[in-house]
Amino acid sequence: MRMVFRWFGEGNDTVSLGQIKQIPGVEGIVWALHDIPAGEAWPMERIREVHNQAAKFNLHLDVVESVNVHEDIKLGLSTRDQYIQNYITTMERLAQVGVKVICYNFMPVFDWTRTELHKKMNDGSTALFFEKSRIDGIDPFTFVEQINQNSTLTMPGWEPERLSHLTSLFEAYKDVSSEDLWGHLAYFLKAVVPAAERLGIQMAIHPDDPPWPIFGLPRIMTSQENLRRLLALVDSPSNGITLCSGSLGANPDNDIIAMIHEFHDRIPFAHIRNVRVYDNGDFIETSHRTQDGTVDITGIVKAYHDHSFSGYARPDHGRHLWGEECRPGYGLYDRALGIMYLWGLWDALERIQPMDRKEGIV
Ligand code: CS2
Ligand code: MN
Repeated sequence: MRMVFRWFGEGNDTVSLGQIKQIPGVEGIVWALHDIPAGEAWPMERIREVHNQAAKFNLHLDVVESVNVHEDIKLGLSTRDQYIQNYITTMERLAQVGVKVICYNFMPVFDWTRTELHKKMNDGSTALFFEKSRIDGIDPFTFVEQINQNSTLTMPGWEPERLSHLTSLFEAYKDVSSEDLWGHLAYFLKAVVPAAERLGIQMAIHPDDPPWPIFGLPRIMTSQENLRRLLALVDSPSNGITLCSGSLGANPDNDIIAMIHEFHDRIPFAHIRNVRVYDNGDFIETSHRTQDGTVDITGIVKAYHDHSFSGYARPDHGRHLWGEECRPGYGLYDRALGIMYLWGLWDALERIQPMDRKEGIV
């Protein structure tokens, strides 16, 4: 397990590279050029700039999250080819600084979705929260209306001035079924995976968060069965998964340990975090500790260890602790605590059964 830490870039993150460097066992950053719009090729000089910044701290750049997929590709429009070409150009440039894994997602319109970014927990910390009834069954136009009426509904990344754009996007997705979306994903992968193979890169799709359709938009990266279908779209080691236990874990039917056993050699990147799911379907992002949520983090780490997992891992999100002001879910403290928990589990497992002395899977 190779530990990495997400960093949003100089001037775009409250956490510094110097701080990241001091978290035990962190060897690289998970990065992106967040200001480059989806569909544009990333400029080489900007890529080099991040490379030089990280090199000063001896942190590598092996994992990028995300190179975002342009909406026209997800919609399957005829304009998609130019955006796919730009995607491949970005991949070629990333390979030049040694990038090995590209995490991306294929969620229409929205990335991760929460209804509250600072839900107060009993211990005084705050965390990302999803109130299911607030989102379920809302049609997209009522949803836009609700935001316009200035309700407390929060959509990360969708400021009011962008909402008109949102309305036209919903319009465009009206006739796109989940089967259509599968077709568009296959088209994208058939174009980029050969390039990834040539460049020594693994594409690693992030599951949908939450893992079910929202606002009438299709979502397909949601379950073990669908991840199996994804891998079969292009049967290549360069077509892989970012296995995010927090995203998939929001649906208690998802057996993440079973997914690790089935897909381990196609998981170049693990996001390991906990959530507590309530009976009504709401969920909150808790501490990483197994007892604190509904996801069996101990079992997950053991499953990775069983398979001598040598891919990259990050603690994904954390709570906001000790008054820290930070990007929602991306503070220093709780993610660092999470890493120490993951290392603790890993090291104990390694002491009990060292990877190099393993005979078969336990
Ligand atoms: C999120 C996402 O759950 C997560 O990891 O922070 O924003 C994630 O980075 C993207 O969906 C990956 O493309
Ligand atoms: Mn994740």
